Amino acid sequence: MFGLMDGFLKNDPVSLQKDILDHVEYTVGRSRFSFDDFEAYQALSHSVRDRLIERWHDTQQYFKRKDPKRLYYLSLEFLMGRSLSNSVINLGIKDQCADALNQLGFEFEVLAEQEGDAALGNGGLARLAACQMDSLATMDFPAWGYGLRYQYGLFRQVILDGFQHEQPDYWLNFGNPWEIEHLRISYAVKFYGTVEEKQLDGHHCKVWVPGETVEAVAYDNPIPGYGTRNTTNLRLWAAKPNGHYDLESFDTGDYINAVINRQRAETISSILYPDDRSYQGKELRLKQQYFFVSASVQDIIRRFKDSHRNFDQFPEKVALQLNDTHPSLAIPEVMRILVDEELVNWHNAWDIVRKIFSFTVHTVVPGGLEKIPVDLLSSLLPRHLQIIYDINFSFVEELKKRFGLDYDRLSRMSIVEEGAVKSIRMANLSLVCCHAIDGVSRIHSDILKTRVFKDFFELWPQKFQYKTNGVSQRRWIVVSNPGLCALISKWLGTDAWIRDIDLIMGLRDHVEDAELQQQWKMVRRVNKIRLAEYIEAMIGVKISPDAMFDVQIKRIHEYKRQLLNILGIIHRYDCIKNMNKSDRRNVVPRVCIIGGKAAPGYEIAKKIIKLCHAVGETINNDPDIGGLLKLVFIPDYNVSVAELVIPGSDLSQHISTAGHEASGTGNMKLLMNGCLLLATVDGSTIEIIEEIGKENMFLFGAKAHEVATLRAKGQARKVPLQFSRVVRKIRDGYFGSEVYFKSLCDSLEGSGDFYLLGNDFASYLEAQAEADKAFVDQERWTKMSILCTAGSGRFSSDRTVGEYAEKTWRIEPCRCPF
Ligand code: 26Y
Repeated sequence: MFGLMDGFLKNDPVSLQKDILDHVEYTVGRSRFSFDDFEAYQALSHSVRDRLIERWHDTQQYFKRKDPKRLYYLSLEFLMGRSLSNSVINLGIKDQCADALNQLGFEFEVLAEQEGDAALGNGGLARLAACQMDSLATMDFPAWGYGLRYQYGLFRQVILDGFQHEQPDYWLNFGNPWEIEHLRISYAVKFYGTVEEKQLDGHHCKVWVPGETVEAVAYDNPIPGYGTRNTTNLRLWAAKPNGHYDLESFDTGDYINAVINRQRAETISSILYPDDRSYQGKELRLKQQYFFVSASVQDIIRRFKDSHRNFDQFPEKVALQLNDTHPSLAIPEVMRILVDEELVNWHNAWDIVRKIFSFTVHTVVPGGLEKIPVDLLSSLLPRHLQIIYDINFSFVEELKKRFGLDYDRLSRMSIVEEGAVKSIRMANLSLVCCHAIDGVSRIHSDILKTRVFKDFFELWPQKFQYKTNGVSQRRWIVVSNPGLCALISKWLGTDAWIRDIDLIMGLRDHVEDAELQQQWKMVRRVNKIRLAEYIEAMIGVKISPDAMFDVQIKRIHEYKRQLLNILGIIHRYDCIKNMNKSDRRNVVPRVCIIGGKAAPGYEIAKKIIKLCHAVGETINNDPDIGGLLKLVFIPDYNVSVAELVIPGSDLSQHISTAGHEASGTGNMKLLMNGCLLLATVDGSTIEIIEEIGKENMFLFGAKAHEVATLRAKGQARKVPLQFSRVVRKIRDGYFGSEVYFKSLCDSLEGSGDFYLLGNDFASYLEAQAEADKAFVDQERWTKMSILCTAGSGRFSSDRTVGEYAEKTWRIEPCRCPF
């Protein structure tokens, strides 16, 4: 092995340089005297990977020896983004790498840009999983993540003539140095077939005879903690054809077709579903869910059996966290393996299941909950359907004892939904089988308890908890905003806040210091210039860093109300156009930045993207407006674009209709970076208000408890004149495409406007005017910005994960010695 000493790879620049050159030659296969930026990136990544593997092994060995209770985090989506910067920072070798590269004539930042994103997820839920993995490793928790190794990540968004087009993201094309392929760690995953009854060792057993078997192969992605040797694992499964050949199918003579059919197994892990709204009962999606869940559960049970003779201790050693209901087939899968294969009796197996599972809900909309058609389940997973029916039978009996024959209640709570399409309600299955159900913010939890899962809350109030989401300050300050990171450490006199976020509060003591204010402004300005350069390079629009950068970056959804933002911009444009010269001097120049993807089948969201471009086109090319207003859409918003946009933003919008955003995590990332928030009183914003005070943000709009009454009022709701005027402008074709935009306009007027844009418009404009006023006074703005960062400590995923560890998973840190 390269640069090895005392069993450890050395981290000084000279050793790193030697390793990099060796990898150029032996891994990349290029001459060490001639290689380009991408090849240098590959060689550097492999050198970092070697160090990760070393720590990974030590950590796993240590866990094995100590045998602590372990957490397994099951998620169908992980939005990891890039790994290089994060890894070298967490390993503490960034400066040494930069030095080593400098002497070779390369720049670390340039190489870091060579890496593509690992975009194996849609949005908030998936990035949350990534931040929580970072916190788990940093806090030394014995935890592993499990997921799917999609060959195609979330689609690339390409904008043509203002319309979104989706291009496949074949992210593995350029290799992936961050994973370790373990061809020998694999499990058979079964599908279809029948269930037979048999006598086995004197036991009466159900035996599932599958119709198809697919192999799950492990790919391990080391997750390094910061300031610790602990390096945990994200194990992703890839589907491969099973090695056991059914001779009969080859005897038919159609050898070619038989092989091609088997090859289809790989489609299971080929593509991430790009919809984060409504669950469609698609067979492939169900296959993905079961495939990853079954391989993970088999792996977990195998690991447990390595060091335990029976399952008595299983609940003391294993906790399984379900990231939403997507992996909830893990529940019947654990039952199946314990009862059918390990011959544990049903009663004991059920006792185990009830102790080990917990799940987190990420939605507020009952329509967003998954339902699997019974027909589909009975053909794909016949044994699991039986198990679910058996669980439901006991559950309904329990309900009858408790509530009597209240049939309405029974049918609402049953795991099985009768109706036109008989279905399994995955949320109800999870509610019945998990010991804890978490919401992702306080208001979200209240909504779950009083509306979405009211019946279950009445039955089991003790199961309901909430853990307000958090984000990793390592990724969202240290990696993405090195300037601010250095400044925070300088003024706090320590960099300990990177592991102990509460220290960041200490910035409050310096908020009045003119020197800090000056330096704070400088760092932010440098970030704004970097963002301006990116925007010019990407879409050719020149923007001035003197303007207020106002951003809204998130998936496009009606409830997130990007449309409200655009209508506000049209109004602002109108106002400026109607001003005389001297009034224009008082206008605060703004650059409005919107970024986000629309699910490919979400028509209205796609129209919102087109409208944004149409309005931007008009405004940006209007010489009469000059530098006072710009509207730009950043294409292909993803984690690495976020890392660039967030540090360079002055104001950010989190303007969902109150009661609709379960939590929101973008608001936390922007807050940490000293960006002010313009927001509705929704999701985690409510808790942000508690931390930084409403005087340091711009709040507006109806409150969650008013929404139902307002909706009921329908057309009797008051809508301001300015609102009708801007909608009219779109209808009249001022921005072109009036036929295409008609349905958008219709959704805002008449009996429509479900998301209450008209109702909130006046107070939205007032909040925007307040933001303008604050921005004019740059000293005040800078102080508010410092107070945002200082007050962001509660929104670290370290806090979230700490709460889960203590209250839900009951796990303790297990720190591998250096
Ligand atoms: C079942 C399938 C259609 C589906 C796939 C992905 C359904 C939902 C999702 C993703 C949901 C999601 O990302 N929700 C967001 O989770 C964040 C983390 O908890 C929250 O901050 C955010 O409010 C919520 O919308």
